[in-house]
Amino acid sequence: MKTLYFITSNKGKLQEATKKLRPLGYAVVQKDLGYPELQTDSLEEVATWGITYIQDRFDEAFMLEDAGLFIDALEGFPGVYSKYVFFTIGLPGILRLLQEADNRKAVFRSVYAYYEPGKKPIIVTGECNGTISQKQQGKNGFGYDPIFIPNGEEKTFGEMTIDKKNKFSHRGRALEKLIAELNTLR
Ligand code: ITT
Repeated sequence: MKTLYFITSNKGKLQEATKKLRPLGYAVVQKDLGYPELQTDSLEEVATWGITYIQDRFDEAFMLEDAGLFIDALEGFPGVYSKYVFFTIGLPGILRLLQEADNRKAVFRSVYAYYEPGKKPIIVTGECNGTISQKQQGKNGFGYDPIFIPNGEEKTFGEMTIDKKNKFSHRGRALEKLIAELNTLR
């Protein structure tokens, strides 16, 4: 088993990454170091800036992730502000904003950035398209999971097990790409 340090404060992300990567031979270890989030509308820029900040403060190889939910009818809101919006207007606020909307399409995006001292960072992305449900359903997962129904499914992420969500979620897809890249490095 190889150790993979994950710079995150989010237990939900940690659990999903741990379950996804264990069968691929990686033991994920949380490092809750924290890094300032840039004011930008790009997840890639936030993740790349995170790498620059952490590499001066941590001597081992590590990965970090920036993710968000982008809702069509709200021009991509909450996007990079997903965490703040979740803790302010929350899921009821998002459902209220969509009350009159015919278009309930949304996409979850995840960007993983991996850094090994002395090497070029690896940046990978994952997306999951879906729709926003009419009401909250399910208690699993975290954040916006109870209101997001991935395409091809009838249940929200909040009604799925971690393994099921990992199969086609933005995070699951990004992590598969990251491991493929790491395997070609070694
Ligand atoms: P870090 O310490 O890893 O940065 P965070 O919670 O700040 O944790 P992000 O900025 O990447 O993480 O994510 C922003 C928010 O987007 C997150 O707090 C959730 O509310 C939401 N989010 C991201 N991925 C999600 C997922 O898979 N399911 C539900 N909500 C998600």
